[in-house]
Order: sequence, then C-alpha cells, then structure tokens
Amino acid sequence: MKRIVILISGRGSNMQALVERCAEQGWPARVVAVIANRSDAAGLRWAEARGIATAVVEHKAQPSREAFDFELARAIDAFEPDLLVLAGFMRILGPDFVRRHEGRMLNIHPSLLPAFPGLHTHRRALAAGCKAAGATVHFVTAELDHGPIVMQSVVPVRPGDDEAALAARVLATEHQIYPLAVRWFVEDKLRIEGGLVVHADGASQVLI
Ligand code: NHR
Ligand code: GAR
Repeated sequence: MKRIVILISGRGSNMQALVERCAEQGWPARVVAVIANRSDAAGLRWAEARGIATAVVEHKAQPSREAFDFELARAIDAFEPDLLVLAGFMRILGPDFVRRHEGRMLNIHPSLLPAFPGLHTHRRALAAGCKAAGATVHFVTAELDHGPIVMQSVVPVRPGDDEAALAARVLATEHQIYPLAVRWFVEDKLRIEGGLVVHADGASQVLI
C-alpha cells in the first residue's frame, strides 16, 4: 500500500479526482494527507469532510523560502509518504527539498511542456496563437516544470476562446490524466530511462 501526500494551494479539483479514482478503482495506495500553503485553500475543507488528514504550512508565516521548505518537509515527513503529488500547488520548491523527494514527486502543469513553463499558461498560449493546448504530468526536478514527462493531454484551442474557456477545457482532461499517471506510479509501471519516462507495458502516454 503506497502512501500518497497531496499538496494544494486552492480549489483542489485535481486532488478530488485523485482521491475518488483511488477509492473507486482500488489502487494499492491511500491518500494519507492533504497539505496546503494557505489556510483558505478550499480543497482542505473537502478533504476534511472525507476524513483525510490535513495540514497547513503558510509560506507567509516563514522568513524565507528555505524556512518554508523546511517546515513543509517536516509536515510531510510526519505522514511518511511514498509519493508526493503537487495538485495546483503554487510555491516553487528549492533544490534541497526536491532532492529529498526526487523520483517520488509528480506535478500537473496546464500546458504542453516544454511550452509555457511557469505561470499564466493559458493566457500565453492564446497570445501565441496556439491551435492546440493541453496538460502535462511530470516528475518534479529542481528546474521548474522541466522534469521527465509522464503523460500529456491535448485539446483544441477554439476560435473565441478566452483564458477561462481554455482553462476549463484543459482542466477536464487534467482530471483524466492525473489519476492515470498516479495509478501507474503506485502500480510501479513507470521507469525513468535516460531522463525519459517509459511505461513498463508500453501503454500510450497521451490522451487526445
Ligand atoms: N518546484 C520545483 N522545484 N520544480 C517544479 O517543477 C515545480 C515546483 C513547484 C511547483 C508547479 C508549477 C506549475 O505547475 C510546481 C512545479 C508555482 C510557480 C510560481 O511561479 C510556477 C510553477 C508552478 C508553481 N510560484 C510563485 C513563487 O514565487 C508564486 C505564485 C503565486 O503564489 O501565485 O513561488 O505551474
Ligand atoms: C490546474 O489547472 C493545475 O494544472 C494548475 O492550477 C489548477 C489547479 O486546479 N496548476 C498550476 O498552475 C500550478 N502552477 P485545482 O486546484 O482545482 O486542481
């Protein structure tokens, strides 16, 4: 049974999708805690209502990024996770933190990486005139949004799309690919070979 800790900053819809698929599909895993860097993260209330342990480590209460990372690591360690899942988590993590969890930490980013790492991805994709957009699940490394790619989803950009419309279309696919990718991790199906992710049984790693 793998122990999963999920980090959020807000709504937590990806976290909900993971908790629900894990329970419905009987993964060899359990979401043991949801941790946020803001006490007003709506996803915390949802997790509490489901009986999942929650914790808050407020970045604003810490004197430095290093101090925040240290306190966050301490809160996480208490739950002894096998996998850390970033789900709409909005604080960049320092190299020391990342090193401790390397190979055991996943993120979902709302763009077709390596395009548009960082913030405001949908706005930037629209401004660039992209005709396709999507989301990427990747292992977290010290370099922001550059870790080995596990799975991607592709959606069309439609004429007249604004940021909200595109974000909603991409988010619906995030709720499909993130549970798939996390399931593969907990079932030990993912290997990193030469810096690239392969699926042990050769399963397709794109959703169109
Ligand atoms: N940390 C590392 N080391 N590597 C990654 O790949 C990470 C990471 C931390 C978070 C999520 C990421 C995303 O999917 C993520 C990936 C926050 C920012 C950011 O600029 C950028 C990317 C991501 C998350 N955060 C600002 C900061 O100063 C704060 C922005 C805010 O609070 O709204 O940390 O997009
Ligand atoms: C998702 O679209 C996720 O990909 C994105 O924020 C949203 C969170 O929604 N993540 C980032 O932008 C990370 N910087 P959720 O809280 O409902 O899962």
